[in-house]
Amino acid sequence: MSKENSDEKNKQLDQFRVKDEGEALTTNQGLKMAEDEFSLKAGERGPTLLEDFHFREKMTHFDHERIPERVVHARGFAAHGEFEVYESLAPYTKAKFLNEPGKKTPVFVRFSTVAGSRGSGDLARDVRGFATKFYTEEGNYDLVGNNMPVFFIQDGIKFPDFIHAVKPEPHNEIPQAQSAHDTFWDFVANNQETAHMVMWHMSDRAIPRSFRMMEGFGVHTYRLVNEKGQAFFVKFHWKPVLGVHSVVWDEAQKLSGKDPDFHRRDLYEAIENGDYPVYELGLQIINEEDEFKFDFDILDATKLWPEEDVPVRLVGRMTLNQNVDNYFAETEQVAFHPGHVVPGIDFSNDPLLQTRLFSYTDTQLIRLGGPNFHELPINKSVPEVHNNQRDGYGRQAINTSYVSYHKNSLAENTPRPVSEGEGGYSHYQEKVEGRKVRARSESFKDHFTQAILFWNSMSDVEKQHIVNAFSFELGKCKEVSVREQVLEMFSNVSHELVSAIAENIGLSVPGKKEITYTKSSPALSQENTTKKTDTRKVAVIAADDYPEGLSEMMDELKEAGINAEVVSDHQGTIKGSDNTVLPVAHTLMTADSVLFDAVLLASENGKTPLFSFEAPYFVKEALLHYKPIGAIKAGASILEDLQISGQSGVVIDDSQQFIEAVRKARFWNRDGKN
Ligand code: HDE
Repeated sequence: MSKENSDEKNKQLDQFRVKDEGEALTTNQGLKMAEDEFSLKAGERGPTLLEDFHFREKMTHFDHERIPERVVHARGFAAHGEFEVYESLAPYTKAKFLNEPGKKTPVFVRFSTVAGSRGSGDLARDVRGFATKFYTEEGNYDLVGNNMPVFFIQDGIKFPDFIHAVKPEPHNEIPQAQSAHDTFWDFVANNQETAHMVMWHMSDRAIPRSFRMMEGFGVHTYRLVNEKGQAFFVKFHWKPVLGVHSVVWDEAQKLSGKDPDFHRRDLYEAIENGDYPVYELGLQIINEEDEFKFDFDILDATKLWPEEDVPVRLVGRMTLNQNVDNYFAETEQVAFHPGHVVPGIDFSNDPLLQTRLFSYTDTQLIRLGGPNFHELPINKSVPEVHNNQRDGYGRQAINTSYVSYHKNSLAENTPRPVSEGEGGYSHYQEKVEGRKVRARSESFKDHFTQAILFWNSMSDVEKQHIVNAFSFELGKCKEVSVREQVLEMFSNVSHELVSAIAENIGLSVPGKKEITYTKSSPALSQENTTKKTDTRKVAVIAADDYPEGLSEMMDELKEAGINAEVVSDHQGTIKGSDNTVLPVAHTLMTADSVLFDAVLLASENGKTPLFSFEAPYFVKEALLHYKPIGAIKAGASILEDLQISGQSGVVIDDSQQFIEAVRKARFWNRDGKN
C-alpha cells in the first residue's frame, strides 16, 4: 500500500487504522480467546450452548455485516490523493484551499457506475460518478460530479422516476446494470429533456477505458464568491492528463465477463505501481451580468457551456496516490453531498441541484444507519466539530459540557456562530422574488439544440459508434412502440442518425424534423484528446526460444512508459534464443486481448497446442478492436497466417513505429464493424 501522504487527513485516519497481523485473537470486549474453531457444546457430539458468548458475538456480527447499498452509484471504487492549486483564485472565491499558490489539500475520490448494483460489472454502458471530497482547513468540500457534463432531467422531482426506469425492471429484476430495456427507453421518449444526455450516454463516453482516462464535471452551475461578496457563476471540470479514452462496445461486453473489475483493478494497480492518476481542475466562469447572454439557460443541467465560448481555465491538479486500506470502512462508508461547501462556494437555482441538496443527507441516514455518519473516520472533517447536536445511534464524540443548547449563559454562548470575517459561512444574498409555482421556465424548453451540437461535434467514427449503440439498445427493447417513439424523438436531432438506426432495427425512417443548427464544439470529440503511451498495457505473446532482441524491445517499451507483460503458454519464466530470461505475467489461459491496449507477437505459431489455438485468437480480437498489433521476427508468421500483415496499425520489426502505434491507440480504418 503506497503511503505517500502524511497530510492532516492521513494523520487523523492513522488513529483509526488497526493492524491485526501478529496479534492475539480477542472478542469485541478485548478478551483473548483460547479457541476459535469449535463452538461450546454439551459433550463432543452434543448441542451448542447458549453460554457460548464468543460464538454468539461472532455470528451476530457476521449476520449484521451488510448495509444497504447506495440507491444509485452502488458500485464504486475510491482512492486518496492530494489537490494542489496553481495560483490564487482570490479574485473569484475566498475558499482558502484555492487562495494560496501551491497549497495542497488532501482528497478522497470515489468513481462509480450509476445503475448497477454493488456487485455488477465495471464496463456497463453507463454514466460514471466522479465524486471528490476535499478535506480543507475550513471543513469538507464535496464536488460530487459525473463523467458527462449534462444530466437526463432538469428537475430533481423526476429523479425517482428516471432511476426507476433505468434500474432493472421491477417484475423480474432484469437486466442488471443496463439501459438496454423498454422502461429506460420509454422514459426517454416520454421525457424529451433527456435528449442531450442520451446522446452522451450512447457515445463512447459511457464506456471509458479507465477511470484515469475520463473527464469529470460538476454538471450544475455553482457560484464562487470572493472576499468582497462578488459572485460568479462557475462550472467545474476535471481533465485527465492521460486524455479521454474509451473501449469499443464489443470489448466492453467481453470485459464484463473476462474481468468485471477491469476499472477498479486498473486504478488500484496504477496506484500500486506509482503510476498516479492526475487530473487538472478546470473552471468555466461567467460573470453575473452575463447570465442571460447565452442561447440556453445557464441554470439548466441539460446544457453545457461550450468550451470554445467559455474557456476552461486550469487552476490546479489532483493526484491520486494512495489506495484505501479497507474497502468497506472507506469506499463504502464515505458520504458525499453537494451541499458540503466551504466559504467562497455557493449554489445556483438550478432545480436539479436544489433537490440534490436534500437527497444526499437523507440517503446517508438510511444507508449509514443514523445521523452520526459524519463521525466515521473517512467522513470526519479535519477541523474539529463543535455544535449542540447530540446523541443518536453510534455516537462517538463524548461532549463533556452539560450545556447543549444555544443561546446560553452557562457556557458564555458557546459554541458560537462566527462572523464571515472569522470564517463563518454565510449564504450568498441573491435577490429572489416570484410566485410559488410548480412550473418550468420557458428558457428550459429547448431539448434538442445541444443534442445537435453534440452530434455535430463527433467524428465519423464516433457517430458510427452512436448509431451502433442506439441500434443495440433499441434492438433489445421488446415493445415496437417504444422503438418507434424513440426514433421519432431523435429525428429532432439528426435525420442521418435516425435513418441509420431505423435500418438496423427494422423500422421505417421518420420524416425530417431537425432544425438547422450547424455549430459544433471540437472539445467534445475524443478524437481531439491527448494521446500518450504512458501506462498503456501491451501483451507480449512469447514462448521459450523467443527471438533475440525481445528483451531490448521490452526495455524500449518501458522507457516509453508502456507496461509490457509477457503472456505465454506456461507460468514462471521463459528463456530466449539469446539466453535472456523473461518473467511470465499471464498464461494464454488467464489473459485475453481485451485486457490489453495492444499486442506484440514474439514467437511463431505451433509452439504448443495452447499457443497455436490462443495466440491467433488473441490477435484476431485485437484486430477487431482496432488495436495496434506488433510482431518481431518469427512472431510475424502469425500475422502472415492470418493474412493481416498489411492492415493499418500492424507493425513488424520496428519498435519505434510500434510505440507510436500504441500512442495512437486505435486504427479505425480497418475492415469490420466499429
Ligand atoms: Fe446523485 N445521488 N442524485 N447525482 N450522485 C447519489 O447519494 C441524486 C446527480 C452522484 O460515490 C445518492 O450517497 C438526486 C447528478 C454521484 O458515494 C443520492 C439527483 C450528479 C453519486 C443521489 C441526482 C450526481 C451520487 C445515492 C437528481 C452529477 C455517488 C447514494 C437531482 C452531478 C457518490 C448517495 C458516491 C449519489 C441523489 C443527480 C452525482 C440518492 C436526487 C446530476 C457521483 O442521494
